[in-house]
Amino acid sequence: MLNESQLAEFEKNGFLKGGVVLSEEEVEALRNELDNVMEGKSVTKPVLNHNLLGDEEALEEKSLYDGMKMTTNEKVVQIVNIWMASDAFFKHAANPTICEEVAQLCQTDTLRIWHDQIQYKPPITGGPTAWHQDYPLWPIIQPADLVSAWVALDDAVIENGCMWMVPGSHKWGNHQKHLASDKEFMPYHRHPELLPEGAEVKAVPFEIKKGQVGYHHSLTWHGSPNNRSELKRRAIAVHYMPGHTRYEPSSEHVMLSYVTVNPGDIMQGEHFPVVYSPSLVR
Ligand SMILES: O=C(O)CCC(=O)C(=O)O
Repeated sequence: MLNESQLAEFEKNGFLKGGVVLSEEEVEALRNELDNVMEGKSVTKPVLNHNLLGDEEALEEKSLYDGMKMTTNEKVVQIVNIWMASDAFFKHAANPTICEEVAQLCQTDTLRIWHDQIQYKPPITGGPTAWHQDYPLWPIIQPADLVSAWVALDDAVIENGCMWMVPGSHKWGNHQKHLASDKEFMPYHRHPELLPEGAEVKAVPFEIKKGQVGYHHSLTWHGSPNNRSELKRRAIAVHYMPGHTRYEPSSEHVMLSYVTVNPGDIMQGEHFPVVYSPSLVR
C-alpha cells in the first residue's frame, strides 16, 4: 500500500519507485518462463514475440577505426501478452501488492490488464527504446489515465539501459509526434513553444532493482537507451486499465483483433481480464 507522500510524488512526477515485490525465487521462475516463451516453447503463444527494432532496420553499420566497419544487429526482444502464454506471468499481473498500489494510483477499485510487455535488451547488442508516451500509442482506449507497473528481472541500471523519465511530463498532454532525442539519448521537443509555460524537459534515470516495481503514468515521457554492457536487461511491464476505461477506436493497435465490445463500451472480455476488484478474493 502506498502512503500519502508516495501518492503525492507520483502525482507530481508521473512516476514512482515501489518496493521489491518479487523474491529471488520468483524472479528466477519468471526468467525461466521467459526463456521458454522467447524460444517458442510455450503451448499457447503471446500476441507478439519479435525484435521491437525490426529485423532489417536494426542492421546498422558502425564505424570502428581506420575506416573498418562492423555490422551490429541491435535488438530489443518485445513480447506482448506473455500472460497468455504463461500462468506464472498471469499470476504476476495479478500480484496483490502491485494491483493494490496501481488501483491507488488510478483511484479505482477495479483493474483489468490492457496488455503486458517484456522488453529484453541483451548484453552488448541491446538496442534503444525511443522516447515516447504510452497513451498516444494506444489509440483504441480512453481516457488517458492508465498506470503501468514495470518490474525488473535484472537490476536495471544506467549501464544496461534502464528507463529514463521526464518529471512532470504526464501533465503536458499528448506530444508524442514532437518527441525526439539527441546523440546522448536525451529527449527534446521539436516545437518547445507548444509546451505549457514552465515545463522543463529534463530527463532523470529510473534505476530499478531486480524484483522491484516502478510505476509510470501513461502520459509520462520515457525511453531507454542501448545496452552496451555485459549485463542482461529483462523486465516485465503490465499496463493496467482502471475499471472505467472504454473502447474508443481511432486507429490501429495490436490488441484490436481481441476486442469483443462495441465502441463506447467498457473495454473488457477474456483478453482483458480483471485482476483486481472488490469481489475478487485475495
Ligand atoms: O522497458 C523499457 O525500456 C521500456 C518499457 C516501456 O516503454 C513501458 O513499459 O511503457
